[in-house]
Amino acid sequence: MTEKFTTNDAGAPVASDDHSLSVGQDGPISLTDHYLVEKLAQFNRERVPERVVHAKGGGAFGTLTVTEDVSKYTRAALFQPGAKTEMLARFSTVAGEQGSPDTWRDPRGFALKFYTTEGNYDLVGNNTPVFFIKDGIKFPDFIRSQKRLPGSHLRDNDMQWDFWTLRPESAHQVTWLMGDRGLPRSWREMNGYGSHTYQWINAEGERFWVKYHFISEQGVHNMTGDEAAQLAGSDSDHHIRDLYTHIEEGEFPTWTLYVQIMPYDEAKDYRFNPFDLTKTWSKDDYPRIKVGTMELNRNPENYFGEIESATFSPANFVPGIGPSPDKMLMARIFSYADAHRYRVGTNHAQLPVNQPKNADANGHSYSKEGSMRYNFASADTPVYAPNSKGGAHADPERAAESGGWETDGEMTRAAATLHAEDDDFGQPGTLYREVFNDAERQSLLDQITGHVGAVKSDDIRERAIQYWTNVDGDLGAKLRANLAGEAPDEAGDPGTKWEPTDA
Ligand code: HDE
Repeated sequence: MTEKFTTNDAGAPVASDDHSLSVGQDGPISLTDHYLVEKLAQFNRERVPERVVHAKGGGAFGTLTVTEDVSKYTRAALFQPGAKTEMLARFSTVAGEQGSPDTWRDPRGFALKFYTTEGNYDLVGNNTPVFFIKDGIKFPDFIRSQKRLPGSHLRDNDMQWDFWTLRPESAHQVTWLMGDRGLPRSWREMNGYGSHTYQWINAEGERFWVKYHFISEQGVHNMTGDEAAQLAGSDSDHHIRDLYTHIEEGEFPTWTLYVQIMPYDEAKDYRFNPFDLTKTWSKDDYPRIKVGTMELNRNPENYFGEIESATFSPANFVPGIGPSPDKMLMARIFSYADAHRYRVGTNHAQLPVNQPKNADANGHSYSKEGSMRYNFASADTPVYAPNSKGGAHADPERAAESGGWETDGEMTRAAATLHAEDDDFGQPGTLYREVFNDAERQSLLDQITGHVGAVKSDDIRERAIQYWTNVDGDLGAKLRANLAGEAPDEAGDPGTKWEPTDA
């Protein structure tokens, strides 16, 4: 093996990695020791700000292979029959900081970046098909209620339930969160969802509404609160370790991609507002259609360079895929690139992990300069458009490929129109009564008994009992009995009344 000599950041060989330059062996260190200065200064600047949400995570590279023909719904290259597209996935918890345990109860981020032949397509979802709120203006408030009190810096059940009970549209997602899916056994054993409704546009310009479902071929397996709490102490990186070692051992996790397709015109009369992120579309109304398989088969070479520095954005659409009038999605379209410019840097898209892989990568963008921009077009490339110098120009023909919808009305600040069956508790009630089995219903009751049981304010606790009573009367009655210490025979033992907030 050829001998390697240490160099400084300017590439010059260094004489020692062990001894600073000093006057005599025992004298003062000399400020001319620019290698010492470089090492310490670089060390002080090794961290980039963690993600304000989804700070703790891990991921891997892989391939999306389309095995079916869904070309009648979309012209997007990555979804054409037989298409194989390299990709990156990052999984994460939401509220915990970078050093927090992988096994805290939380939704899990399910962020995908597809390096398609038409540019990067990012699908930044969660392991649950819905979310807590309907309008992005509430997002900072919601997240702050899940994080830490300003004074004690502690997480607080009163704060969480105060927000959730005052924003009852949260009930669907909170039922998922407090249920077994809030504690996935591993990232390999959970489903992923695009959550929002998006738009697909086919080669003829016809538009369809679409929801994405990535169904784990490893099955969906969860852990108990006790297992999660134990692992939070014994192995806070349990999920990172599980994914990394399975891929290292050649056990590549796979997910089958399905979509639900809603014909464009059916949106306006569907029984639920199809753009309301707190709602799912019934699979009876819109059955899942198989598209292909996602396989994760390559670990990152470097965590910082490929996972910590990865920037996913719901704004990264490709021809044949577009947004929908989902207010949450539209807020995210601004927020992510803004977060990336702040957290990683102005030219985050130039980092290898974020760079598009198609031939035109950055070659025909009119973005230029800015901090750390390192690649540039040739000197004879115009830096403005229009120009008469043969520079790149937009293609009006492609306008139809990014989708859209008709709209009009007076500017206003108001909730979206409710459809026939839109309410805050119907779908969570259905989830509890028809999707959960008996064991899942029991573990939900146990979990909310413990979590609500830790609420100090009587007023908030009463609101929380009412919140769950609205989801399901029997569930609410059992919760009330548990909290009053009259554990009914079928509910959990009062001894499980309380779990640490972060369990
Ligand atoms: Fe995020 N979200 N989010 N989010 N989100 C971020 O982007 C935001 C929402 C999700 O592995 C941030 O780079 C707003 C829903 C994932 O790098 C930030 C709103 C869903 C990840 C941000 C939402 C998500 C993020 C933090 C309300 C599921 C990690 C740092 C409109 C459908 C991606 C960053 C990764 C990360 C904003 C709500 C999923 C702050 C404004 C809904 C998986 O930009």
